[in-house]
Amino acid sequence: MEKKIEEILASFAVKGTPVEAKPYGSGHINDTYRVTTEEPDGTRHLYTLQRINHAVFRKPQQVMDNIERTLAHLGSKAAQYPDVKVLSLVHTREQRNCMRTFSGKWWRLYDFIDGVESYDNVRDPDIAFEAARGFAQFQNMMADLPAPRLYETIPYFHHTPMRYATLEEAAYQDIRNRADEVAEELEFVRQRRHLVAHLLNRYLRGQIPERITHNDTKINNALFDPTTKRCVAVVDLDTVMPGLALYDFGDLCRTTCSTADESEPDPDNVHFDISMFEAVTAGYLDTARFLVPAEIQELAFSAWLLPFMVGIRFLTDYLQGDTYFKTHYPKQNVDRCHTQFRLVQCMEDAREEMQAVVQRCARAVGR
Ligand code: ADP
Ligand code: GN1
Ligand code: MG
Repeated sequence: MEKKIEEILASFAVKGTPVEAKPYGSGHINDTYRVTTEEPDGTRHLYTLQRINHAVFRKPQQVMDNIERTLAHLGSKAAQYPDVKVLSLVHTREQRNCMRTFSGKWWRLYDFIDGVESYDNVRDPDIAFEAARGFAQFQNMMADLPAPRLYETIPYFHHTPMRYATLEEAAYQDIRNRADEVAEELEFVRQRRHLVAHLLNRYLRGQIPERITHNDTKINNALFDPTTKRCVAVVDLDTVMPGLALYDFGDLCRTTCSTADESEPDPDNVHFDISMFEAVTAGYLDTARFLVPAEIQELAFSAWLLPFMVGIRFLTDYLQGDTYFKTHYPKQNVDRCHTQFRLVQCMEDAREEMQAVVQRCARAVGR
């Protein structure tokens, strides 16, 4: 095991001695390791060790304070939700919820949730239904979190007009001389700029309420029981903060309704699977009984908005030199941008069918 990891683990109150630490998962932001420890009698324990990316989360202590409040609140409802596995933080030997190294890196430790599965890409409508149910249940459970308001761990995270402005600024600055190369992609965004403030305007007019939302509902942040195929846990809680329920719904559609991986190099392989959209919508409406009519009205729009916004973010990162999202090859952010924009186009072609799906699913639950 790396000496550095061993030293970090020494700060946490783990059971036994660390024997292995393996990089884990396919998240784009934090560094995640699955850690195994062993007690003298041979009993083994599993943990999830994470370095919090402090270039993305500028105030890691606020992230951890939000997470601690979130977990305590979810934990207080355990009896009501016996199927839900709530993440459990392992504190440091000094009773803190994370630690900072001398070099300024932030680390935290969770119990590893074992015997579950996560998927980067799904094609099974039952899984899509379950994921939507799981994230809706998360929103439901968080709805009565006592004051104060959670910290905004990334300010303006889903503020589409700000994302658009940042893209234009990145294209203007063009520090890596890449703007000419992505001229078509920039044009794609500009043609749709009149839509960037739509949800935000409805929120500002008081038509759509603020809620406590997850804000990163990509499908691999849900964990499933491999036998029952139920969604048993929701992870990646760094962005749990005030937001719109529609952003969570849209982000889940973005990652479940595409027929290809987020980094698929050939956009022709990216299609929008309307049966998956139907499954996500049915699962979400089945559990998110708190939604007001305006939110239901905008479900299809939010499914379009999130791939558009995330595509903008991948494009911006490419222009800025690939510093935000982890990349594994030179133009991965361009490939990612293409999959998102291709999905946007497919959804534009399927707009009326999507609205019909929402109406059908809403009627099925008496809305
Ligand atoms: P990132 O912010 O980089 O996406 P995540 O917190 O999502 O990091 O962790 C990466 C992946 O590791 C997740 O998608 C999930 O599959 C897995 N994971 C995270 N925490 C746990 C845990 N406590 N138990 C089991 N798997 C986990
Ligand atoms: C990041 O951390 P991860 O991989 O679950 C990002 C999301 C993007 C997503 C795109 C904090 O999610 O906002 O939608 O990549 N998380 C953050 O795949 O920026
Ligand atoms: Mg994640």
